[in-house]
Amino acid sequence: MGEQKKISIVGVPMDLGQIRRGVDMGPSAMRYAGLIEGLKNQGFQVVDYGDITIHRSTNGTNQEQKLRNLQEVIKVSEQLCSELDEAIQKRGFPLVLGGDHSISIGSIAGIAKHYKNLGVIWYDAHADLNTAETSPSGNIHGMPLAINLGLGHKLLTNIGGYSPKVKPENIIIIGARSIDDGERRLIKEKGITVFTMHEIDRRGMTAVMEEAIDYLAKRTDGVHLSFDLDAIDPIYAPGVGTPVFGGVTYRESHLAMELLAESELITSAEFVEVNPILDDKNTTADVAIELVASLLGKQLL
Ligand code: B3U
Ligand code: MN
Ligand code: MN
Repeated sequence: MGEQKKISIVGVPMDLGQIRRGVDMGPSAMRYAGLIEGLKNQGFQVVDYGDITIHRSTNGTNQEQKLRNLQEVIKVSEQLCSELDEAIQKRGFPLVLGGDHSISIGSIAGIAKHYKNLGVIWYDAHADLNTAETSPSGNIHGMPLAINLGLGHKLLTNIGGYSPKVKPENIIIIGARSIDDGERRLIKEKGITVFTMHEIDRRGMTAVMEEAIDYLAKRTDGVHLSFDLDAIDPIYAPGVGTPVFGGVTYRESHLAMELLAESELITSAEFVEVNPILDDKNTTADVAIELVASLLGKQLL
């Protein structure tokens, strides 16, 4: 972050990228947990743009199998894209609060146009590399990384009027342990770097993060962190729609954020999939805001 001191917060109460209710309350849960006050105490100037309005179809949600709620996701993505574009022009560090992970289509669309070579760290139990053809669910929150690569429905890949947003060699996925067949094929075909739980177990979080940081520092001019709370083991972060056991621990995640803070590599971030309805006493939002604090440089001493 260098000497940048202004943080621009945008909430996206989006739940239409999947089927479990409650993830639309994620931005409120993180604000309620004390996000803004905490960042102010850390010395930042915080500008909270509030939440984007989600337009729900009065005809009931479109349960079309392959791309659920496509039109609504497109609308929200375009709106988020322009809000972030503006926030960056005003020189704030964009911090986006989800909402399900489909919001990353709009956030990266707004951010990537400011960089020639944006890097992305995708911290997630899943790869989110499905398309309508490979998705087992039709849920768009399982597709945003593919869309950012320019793969998928044209109306989604063209959000912001350009495509692709990110090059496959500039993406690093961390924490994956639930990967669909089509995603596995795409990872191999495109040569995407994935540090699965196997690498984290085997080499340790420090080695994994150091390699990721080193690699991205050499080849990108900005790095967006897309943090899906389901990367963390559900023991520590139970309030997510698709929990997968055997995840990254609370401590490893803090360490990862601290190493990113030290590297000064991250130029924008989003924290997604916090679902207070499925949570235990807002624990997952509490964890999320602690991780934001670490990412933005909070230290123990
Ligand atoms: N890969 C599955 C499951 C999933 C993806 N992202 C989440 N769950 N959170 C899918 O539906 O695409
Ligand atoms: Mn995800
Ligand atoms: Mn996930």
